[in-house]
Amino acid sequence: SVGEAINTDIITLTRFLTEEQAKHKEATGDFTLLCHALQFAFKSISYYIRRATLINLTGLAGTSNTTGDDQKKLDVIGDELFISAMKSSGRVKILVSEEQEELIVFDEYPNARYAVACDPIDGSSNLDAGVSVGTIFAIYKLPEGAQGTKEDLLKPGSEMVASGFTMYGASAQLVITMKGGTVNGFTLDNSFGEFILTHPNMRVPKKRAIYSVNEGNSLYWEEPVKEYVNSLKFPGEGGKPYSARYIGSMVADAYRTLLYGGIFAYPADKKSPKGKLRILYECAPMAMVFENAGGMAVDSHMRRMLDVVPQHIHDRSGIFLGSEGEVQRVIDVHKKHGK
Ligand code: P6P
Repeated sequence: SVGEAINTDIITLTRFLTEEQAKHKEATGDFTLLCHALQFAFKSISYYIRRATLINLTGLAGTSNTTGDDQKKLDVIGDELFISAMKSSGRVKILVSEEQEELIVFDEYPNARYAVACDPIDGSSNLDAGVSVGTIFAIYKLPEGAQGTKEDLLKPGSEMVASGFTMYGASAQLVITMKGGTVNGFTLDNSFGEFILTHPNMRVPKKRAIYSVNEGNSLYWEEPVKEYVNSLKFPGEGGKPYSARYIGSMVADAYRTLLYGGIFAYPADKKSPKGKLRILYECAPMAMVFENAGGMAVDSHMRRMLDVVPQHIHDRSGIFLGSEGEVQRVIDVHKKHGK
């Protein structure tokens, strides 16, 4: 019958959030409204990225951000869109963006209870090449009576109430998880302008022979990292080498690792002693997604990533992220080296 032909059990992000809120009797609806502002930002950024090549938004904006990277026009637009979406939600008190050196404080909303950290367009150096980029976000709830200072964000990632990312690939893929919850993937249906639940309860495979690291940094790697990567490439008698997959856009590499399994690594090394990726809006949010999907994430000292506390809002860290069995191999090699 027609009913069977048409899948009417379509769960939109809006419905999902409403059902999630209903599970928490004490919920005020503030978090739900914050998430609606987030999805608005993702839809808008997705729109501009798809139009970028058409209306020539690619290329340099002629300005540079705090880290000195050449800012692409889309970086600027993505950042402005995200900031205005968070501000107009009326639920965000403070915001950290990779594109902004200083903490952003929304004084207009003294009762706002949330702090957000984000990388509006992560991987933007790949934009002109049409490589998938993404927005990564982390959400903390302000403690009672907190005024909203950067100290409210200099916390272990384990205190996040939610985190996730949106990858702008063939379609916009949103992956979101709440503290202690499951990981759910949504696909933006452009005809309805709705995020549809396409990957409920995502689980990262326990093992997978795929490694994702920039081997161009091998010269700078510490010994344990060199030994670990070589053990994947030269497995010895009868062993089968791992496949190498590296896109150079964290959201794309992380999404593949979440779906297929394997390991993504950006180790701290002699060139970047503190690592390259940022704790607040790259490492910690990704770590919560992977832990909630049954995976693991550690830093270059083999500490649980979600226990690491940044000293400054743009602090960096080394990271090993992915299947439990693959991250455990990294830990075992480091243990052998007394690390
Ligand atoms: P590299 C992109 O610039 C980024 O911040 C992440 O998205 C990505 O994983 C990493 O840097 C790539 O760095 O040094 O391999 O180009």
